[in-house]
Amino acid sequence: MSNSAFHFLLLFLTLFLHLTIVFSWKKEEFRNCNQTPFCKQARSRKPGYCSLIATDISVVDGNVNAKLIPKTSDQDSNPLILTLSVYQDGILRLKIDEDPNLNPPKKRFEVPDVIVPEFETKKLWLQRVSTEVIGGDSEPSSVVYLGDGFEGVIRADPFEIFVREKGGKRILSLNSHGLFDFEQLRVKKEEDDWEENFRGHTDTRPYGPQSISFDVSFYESEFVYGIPEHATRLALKPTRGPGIDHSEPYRLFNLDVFEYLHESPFGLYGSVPFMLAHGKSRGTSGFFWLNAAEMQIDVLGAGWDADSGISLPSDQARIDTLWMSEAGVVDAFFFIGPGPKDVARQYTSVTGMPAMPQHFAVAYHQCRWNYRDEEDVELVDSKFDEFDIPYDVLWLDIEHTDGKRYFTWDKVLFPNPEEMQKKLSAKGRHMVTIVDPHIKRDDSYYIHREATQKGYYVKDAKGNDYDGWCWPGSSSYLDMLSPEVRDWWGEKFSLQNYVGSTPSLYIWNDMNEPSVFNGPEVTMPRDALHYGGVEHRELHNAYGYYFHMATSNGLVKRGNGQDRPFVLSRAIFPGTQRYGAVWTGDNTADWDQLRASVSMVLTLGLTGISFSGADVGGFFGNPEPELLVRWYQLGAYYPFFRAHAHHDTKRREPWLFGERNTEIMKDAIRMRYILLPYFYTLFREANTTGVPVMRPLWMEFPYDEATFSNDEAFMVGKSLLVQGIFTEKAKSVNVYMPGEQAWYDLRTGITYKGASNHKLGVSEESIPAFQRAGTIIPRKDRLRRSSTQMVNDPYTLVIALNSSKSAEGELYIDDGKSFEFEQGAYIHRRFVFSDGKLTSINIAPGASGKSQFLSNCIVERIILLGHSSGSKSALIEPANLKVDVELGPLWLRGSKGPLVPTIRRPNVRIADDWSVKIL
Ligand code: NBV
Repeated sequence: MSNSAFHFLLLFLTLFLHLTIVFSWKKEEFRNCNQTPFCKQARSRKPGYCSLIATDISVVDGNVNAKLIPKTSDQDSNPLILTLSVYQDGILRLKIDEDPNLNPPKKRFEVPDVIVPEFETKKLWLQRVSTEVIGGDSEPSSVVYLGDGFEGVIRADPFEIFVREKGGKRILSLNSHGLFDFEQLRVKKEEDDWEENFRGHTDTRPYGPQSISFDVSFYESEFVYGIPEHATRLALKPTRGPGIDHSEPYRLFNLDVFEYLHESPFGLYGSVPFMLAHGKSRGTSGFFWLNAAEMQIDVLGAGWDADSGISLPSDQARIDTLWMSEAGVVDAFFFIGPGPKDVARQYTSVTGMPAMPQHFAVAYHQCRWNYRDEEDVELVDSKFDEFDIPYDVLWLDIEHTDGKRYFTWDKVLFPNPEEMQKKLSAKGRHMVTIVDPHIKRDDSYYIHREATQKGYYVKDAKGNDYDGWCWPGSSSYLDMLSPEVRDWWGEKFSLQNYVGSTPSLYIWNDMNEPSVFNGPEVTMPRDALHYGGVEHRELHNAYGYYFHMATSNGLVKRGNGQDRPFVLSRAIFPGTQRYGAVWTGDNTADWDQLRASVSMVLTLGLTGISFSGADVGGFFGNPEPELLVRWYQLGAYYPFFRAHAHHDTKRREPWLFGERNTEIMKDAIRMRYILLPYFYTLFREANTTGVPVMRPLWMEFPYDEATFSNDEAFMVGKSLLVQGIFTEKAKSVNVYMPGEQAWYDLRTGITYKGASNHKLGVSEESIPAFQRAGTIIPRKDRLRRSSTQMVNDPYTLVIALNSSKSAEGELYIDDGKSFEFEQGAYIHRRFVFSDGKLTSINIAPGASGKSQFLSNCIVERIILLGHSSGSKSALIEPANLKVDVELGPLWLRGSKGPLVPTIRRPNVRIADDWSVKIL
C-alpha cells in the first residue's frame, strides 16, 4: 500500500471509530447522577442529616481553627479540622480536611497553582473571636470580623458557617440544611468492594469512597448564575424541588461532548465551581469551591425543604444549593459583594486577573478544520483582501501535522511553513496552529521518545504509561500536574525546538479535558496516576488548565518575556483567565445554539474568563446564509471572535454566499474593527478589575429586575447594549433598554427611552445595538487589512449625551504586544463632556523608568449625539484654535441616520491633555 493510501486508511479508521463513539450526543454514554454513587447518595439525604458539631475553637496563626466531631460519641469517625480565614475586601475562606496527625491513608488533594500568590498577602491576621448565643442554641457561636460591617460566624451546634451583615441579615451560609458530609479515607476491609463499573470500564477506586457534599444558601437572592460550563440559560434553573421531575444536577466534569444540546445541565469541556447570586434588595454574593474532582450541583427550587423543620430567617428570600464532589478537600470562598463588580473583583483576587491579550487577538480570526495546504492558506488570505474584509489570524487544525504529531508539519501539504507565516505577517497577520495533549506513541517521534525516557506520562492504575486512543491512534498523555513536565513542555515552543514556527505563530490547545476516545466517558480513567501519587479523579477538571498553563508559559519563554502569549483552550478551570482565551467547543449551526452562545459566553465572563467566544457559524452542520449572517453580527461582539467549521461542512468563508450576504458579513466584521479601541480598553478593564468585557445587563443595572434573567441581550462594557436575533426571518424584536437614561442606536443615532421595552423593526443588515446616553466610545473608522495596520490611524470619539448633557468614556492604548504595560508604558485617558466642553484627562499613573508608551495618533472626528445642532464652532485648548461644528454622517460609509453635529479634524493628539469647548 502506498504511503498516502495508508494514511488515508488510518484517517478513515480513526474517524470512523471516533464518529461511531461520539457523533451526536448520546445521553447513555455519560454517567447521570443515579449512576454516580456519591451524587445519588448525597441527593438522597434529608435536611438535618449532618450530626457534626464544632468544638475546640481557637485562634492560631491568624486563623480560626476548630474541630468537627459527631454530636453523639458512639459514631466511629475522626474529627475533621476546620480552618477559617479572612482576607481583605470581604472574603471568607473555609477549609475542612482530615487531621494529618491521625495518619489518614493518604493526603487528600489540594489543587496547586490556582490561587495567586498575592492573595495570601491580603490575609487579615485574626486576633480573636467573639462569642454570641444564637436563638436557643446550647453552645455559643464564634464571630469574626470580616471587614466593614460584615461578619463570619461559626455556629457550633448544629454546625453551620455563615456570613452576615454585622449583627443582622445573612448573606451566605453553608450547612444550614445539615447536608454536610465528608467521607473520610479508611483502610480497605476484606468485605469492601470499592470498584465501580460504567459501560465496560472498571474504576478500581483503590482509596474507596471519599466524597464531600454540603448545602450552600444565598440570601436576598432572586437568581443564581455561574458554574460553567453548561449549555444552559444565564439564570440557572432549579434542578430539584416541587414540580421538577427527573432533572439532573449541573455537572462539572470536563468532557469532550460532541454535538452538545443547547439546553442541558450535563458537563461540557470545562469546570468553574463558582456561583454568583443576585437580588434587587441586597445585591450580589458569590461562593467558590476550589476542587478539581467531579462535582455535581443542585439548584433547589423554592419549597424543596417544605417539611424539613429547618427554620431560616423568613424575611429573607433565599436560594438553596447542594454541592457534591467525588474527592478533594473543602477549600471554599465566600464573597460578599455587594455589587456584581465587587464579586468579580473578589473572585479574581483569588484566582487571578484575566491576562491582557495582544491587540491582534482581539480582532477577527478565521479558522476551519482544515485549511488544506499552503495554497489554500494563500487563497483564503488573498480573498480577504480581494473582498476588502479585514482579518488578523488564520488557523490551522490537526491536519497540518505529520500524522497528528504536534510540532511537526505535513511535508507535502505544508512544505514551507515559515515562508507561509512570513507572508501573512507581512500584512500584519498571524497564524495559529493546534497542539493537543495526546502524544502519538511512536518511537520515531521525539516528543514521545523524550517523554517516555523521562517518565513524563500519566500512569495507568498499574503504574505503566497510560495508553489511550486519540487522533494519532495509540497515545499517551503528559503529566501536566508536574511543574517539571510543564517546563519541559514549554521549551518545545521555542523557535528552535518548534521547527517551522516563527514569532507570529501562536497556539490552540484542543482535546485537553483530556479527550480519550476509548476511555470512560471519552476521557481518562479516574484511577490513572499523576505526579505525587495523585489520582486522576482528584484533579480531572484541572488537567486541561495545567496544559494550557504550560503552553502559555512556553510562549512567554519563547518571546523572552517580551511577547504576550496567545493560547486558546477548550478545557477550563478557575484561573484559566490568566493563560489565554477559551471557546465553547463544538456547537452546531442552528438558531438555538446561537442563542445559547450568549448565555455561555456571559457565564464564562461572570466567572473570570472574560476572553471567550463561540464558533461563529456553528461547528457542526451547514448554516443557512441567514443564520451565518446573524452569527457574524452577534459574534462581532463576543470577546473572542472566530469563525470555525467542521471538515465535513461546506466551505463558508464570508464571500461564498452572494454579494449581498458578503456585504453584510463584512459590515459586521468591520464593526468589530471600528470598535477595537473600545474593546481593547475593556480588555484592560478586565485585566485590572476582573469585570468581564461582555456582561449581563444586570451587571450594569443591578437594581433593575427586568434585566436579571435577560440572556438575549448583553452589554459590551458599560456603554454598549447588543440584542441578538435568534429566529429566522425576524421582522421585529423586543428590546429592553434599562436605566433612566436614553439609548442611541449605534448605526442611526436615533434615541430610545430608557427603562422601557421597545418593539423594533429589524432588517437583515444588522442586529440592534445601542450606545448608552452619558458615555463616550472611541473608534477607529478606517478600513484596513488587519488590526496591526490600524496602529497609527486616527480616532473618532462618539459622545452620547445624557439628559444633563454630559458624558464620559475611557481609552487605553499600549504597544499591543509586550509586557511593558506592566511597567506603566501605556496611555490611559478619560474623556469627560460637561458644560459644553470635552476634556481629555490623563488617568495613567505614569510610567516608571524608561518604559513609556508614545503615540502620535490624533483625533480626527468628534461626534456629538444628543447635542442641539445650533452650535457653529468650538475652541480647542491649549492650541487656542477655532474649528467648525458641522453636520456630518455618523458613519463614514453607508450612514443610515440623520446627520449629527460633528467636529472634523480637531487634530488633537490622543496622548495629550486638551479640551474642546463648544461655542
Ligand atoms: O481538531 C479538530 C476539532 C476542532 O476543529 C474543534 O474545534 C474541536 O473542538 N476537534 C474538536 C476534534 C474533533 C471534533 C469532531
